[in-house]
Amino acid sequence: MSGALRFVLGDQLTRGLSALGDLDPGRDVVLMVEAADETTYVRHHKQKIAFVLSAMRHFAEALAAEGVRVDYVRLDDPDNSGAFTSELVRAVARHAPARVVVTEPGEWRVHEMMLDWRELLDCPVEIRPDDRFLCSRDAFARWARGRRTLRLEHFYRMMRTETGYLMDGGAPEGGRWNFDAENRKPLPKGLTPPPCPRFAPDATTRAVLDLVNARFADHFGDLEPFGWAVTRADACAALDHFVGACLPFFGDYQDAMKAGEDFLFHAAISPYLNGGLLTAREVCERVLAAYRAGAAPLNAVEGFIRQIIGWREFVRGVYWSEMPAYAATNHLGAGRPLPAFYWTGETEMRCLAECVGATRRHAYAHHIQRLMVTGNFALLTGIAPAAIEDWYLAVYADAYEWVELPNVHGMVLHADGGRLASKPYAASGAYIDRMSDYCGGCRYDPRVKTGPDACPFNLLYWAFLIENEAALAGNPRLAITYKTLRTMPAARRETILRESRAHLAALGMIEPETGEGSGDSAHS
Ligand code: FAD
Ligand code: DLZ
Ligand code: SF4
Repeated sequence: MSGALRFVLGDQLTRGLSALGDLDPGRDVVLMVEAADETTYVRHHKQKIAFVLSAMRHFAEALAAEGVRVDYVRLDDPDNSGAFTSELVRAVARHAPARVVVTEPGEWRVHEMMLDWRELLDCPVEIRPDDRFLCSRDAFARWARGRRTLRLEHFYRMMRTETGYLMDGGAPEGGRWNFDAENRKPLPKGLTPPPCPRFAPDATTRAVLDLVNARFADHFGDLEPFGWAVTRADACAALDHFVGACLPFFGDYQDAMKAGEDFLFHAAISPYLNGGLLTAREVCERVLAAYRAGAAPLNAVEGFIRQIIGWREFVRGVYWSEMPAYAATNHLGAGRPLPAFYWTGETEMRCLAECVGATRRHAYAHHIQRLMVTGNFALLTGIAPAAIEDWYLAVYADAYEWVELPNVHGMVLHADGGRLASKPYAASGAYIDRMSDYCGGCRYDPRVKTGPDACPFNLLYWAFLIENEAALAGNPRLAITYKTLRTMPAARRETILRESRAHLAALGMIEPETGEGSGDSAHS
């Protein structure tokens, strides 16, 4: 064949993908591969596998309907070797293309594979930038060069200026860059969020659900009900729903949590953005149009735009400019194992049971659940970075390493020593109590600091600060906290450490006899 073989990965399902830019339907072939390795390099949530495979099949159907030749290798194809590289080698042998064209991937390990393809294949391999992001990897590297720390706020202002989003000439719309102070409200009684749109599986999705049920029954999470959009049209409908029904409330209740309300006013579009069914640009344009039409207030629109052109682009830039060394850092020397309740949801700590429950039901939890509940617990208890990172990568339908790793390693665990965030987001039970209704139905009491009824987050919070004093006390943003700690009587410190260790021992994270376990050398 004289044309190009264009290899499209499962999170590249965008018609405007750079690898498809100059597609010639008369000469080229698009290759798509359902790869067993990709479904198990971490043991993904069943809904995540179903989402990716079904979205891939729908994308291939749409290309074929356009007249494009698609070579689609299914998971249950008996010749499927299960890996990207060997499937590409087989496809090159089948088609003998003049060249292979790909778009750079979202994960370092796949990037390494792509570099090998250049050596391995008998034809040229062209790796194109992923221009679905608003800030290219090169532009981010230029911005980051020479900076000792990377801070979202500085990056975000640069992005606002570059895109012109929410700008009034050279100044930010409304006179401020950030309306966060207005965006920290708990959900008031009587305000019920609209149901999150769910899409009934069609025949293609049903076949995938049967496949996932047969092959991945022992993976974490409920497979059904499955309601994720798997086509661009349905993803657009989900975006429409968000803009119409949720966006006006998004800012106010961005940090709220409520038992039984798994989505609140969040967009629940991250699997679509990261998989390619929606692009960041179109999402921003849609939200800005609603603002211009007076359909959403500035605090909501700014808060949302910051997530997309700020956080999302920022963590991607950090990932590509800091990898591979980034993943190996462990500033706080954390090394404890992941407690079993992250998989079972069985714990008397209601906040954690609620967040793991939502994760199991939907392969989704909203930001503050990930950050301040499951993340906060991992930080406070010193879970080994790799153990908790694998968990986040496996359980969320939107999880790819470029976005998961900086959020977990940097924002949650402070394992990068503050390269990404100025301080760890450590919090006691008071924060969770203020922002949620979880504590009301909990066996523990967030107002109690020590003793059998004490909220474990209270004990663990102070124990974390005590145990990590050498690494954190010099942080100016923790100066007041450490001042308080220094006034704490020695006997109280002892009680906190003893009771927090008893809690860790009960969870199997340290050994009860000595108070410290074999996998625990670094954290005390
Ligand atoms: P909304 O709250 O409605 O926000 C809108 C969009 O903004 C999201 O869809 C997302 O694309 C973007 N966004 C918001 N916050 C972030 C952020 N911190 N980083 C990157 N993008 C952001 N997001 C992922 O897409 N994949 C992950 O694997 C992932 N892992 C996370 C792990 C931890 C520990 C934390 C604290 C956050 C993580 N996030 C991740 C960010 C965020 O929690 C999710 O993007 C968000 O919950 C997705 O739900 P939503 O679409 O309803 O988001
Ligand atoms: C996540 C995922 C899964 C579960 N399965 C596949 C697959 O079978 N084929 C595929 O092309 N991609 C899959 N993906 C997404 C890839 O893991 C993703 O493209 C890489 O991690 C790079 O971001
Ligand atoms: Fe969570 Fe503590 Fe509240 Fe219980 S009391 S729900 S453990 S914060």
